[in-house]
Amino acid sequence: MTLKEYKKKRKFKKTPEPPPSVAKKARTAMAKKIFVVQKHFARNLHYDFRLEMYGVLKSWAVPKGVPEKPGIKHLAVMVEDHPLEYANFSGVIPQGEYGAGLVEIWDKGTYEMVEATEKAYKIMMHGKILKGEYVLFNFKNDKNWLLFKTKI
Ligand SMILES: [Mn+2]
Repeated sequence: MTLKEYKKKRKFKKTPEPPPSVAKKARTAMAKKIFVVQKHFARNLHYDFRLEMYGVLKSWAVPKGVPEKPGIKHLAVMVEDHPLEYANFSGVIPQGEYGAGLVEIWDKGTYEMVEATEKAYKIMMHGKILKGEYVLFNFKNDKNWLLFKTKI
């Protein structure tokens, strides 16, 4: 498909319709969000699962890591929002600092929100390792969530 015809028929200084490039960018921005999973060799090894939402990275610490197969539910503890730039971070947090230890990027990619309620997110993951549909389910307080893969 090409947008040549769409373009040819319109004068974008006169119509409020979006020119193709802008429309394409806006769609991409809406549909694709980034996710990252960082392996964090802190006092207790855990994985940090982060989803771009509302301009920040919503973050969960997952002690047992992100399940790669359906049928396994792992605890994910919600932690503070991180800046988007954090998705590119890997390195060593010095001893004595919060979260001291090595952080490495375990997987990274995009995701789509399939369904969102106050208590659950259903997301489609497009990572190198994580692919397919996952659910984050808030089962206790605001902090305690379960993370699992569905059969889709
Ligand atoms: Mn961490």
